[in-house]
Amino acid sequence: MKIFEGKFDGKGKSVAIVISKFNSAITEKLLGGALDALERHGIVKTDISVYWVPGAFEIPVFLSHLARSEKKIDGILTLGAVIRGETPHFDYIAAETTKGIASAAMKSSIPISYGVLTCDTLDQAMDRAGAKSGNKGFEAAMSLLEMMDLLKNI
Ligand code: INI
Repeated sequence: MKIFEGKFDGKGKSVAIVISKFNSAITEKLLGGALDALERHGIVKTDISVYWVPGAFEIPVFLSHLARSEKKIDGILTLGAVIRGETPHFDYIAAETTKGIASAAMKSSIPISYGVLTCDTLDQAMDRAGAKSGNKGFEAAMSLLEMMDLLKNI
């Protein structure tokens, strides 16, 4: 029996981060957590490209452009924060962003990690961006490291 498990080893890997400016007070914290995880596990700053898109809805659109580019990337991390308002707008943005990222990830030959918060309140988002409930940017970056390594084994 052969058992495969991804290691958290980013040495020599290049990563693209696609991050939304909307709710930037939150997304900047997610980015801080993600960079911390990547750099702690061997990825050097010069091998990280950060692409700021206007809002979460633009993340999947940007992913499709990245997929068509010639850029050498080993993995992509998506970061965003969709926070519920008074109208159903949240539901549309959250659903389309999530479906779009999942669809890009299914078609991609490199791993794409999902670090988009979908929260009812700003407090919930703050908690998940490093205040009380960990930093989801850090966690999504760890998943990316694990998947980049695991995929080598196929
Ligand atoms: N974009 C977000 O990233 N988070 C939100 O909470 C949000 N809300 O609530 O509206 C949001 N909207 C903008 C959207 O992502 C697009 O940028 C916009 O619709 C233009 O395409």
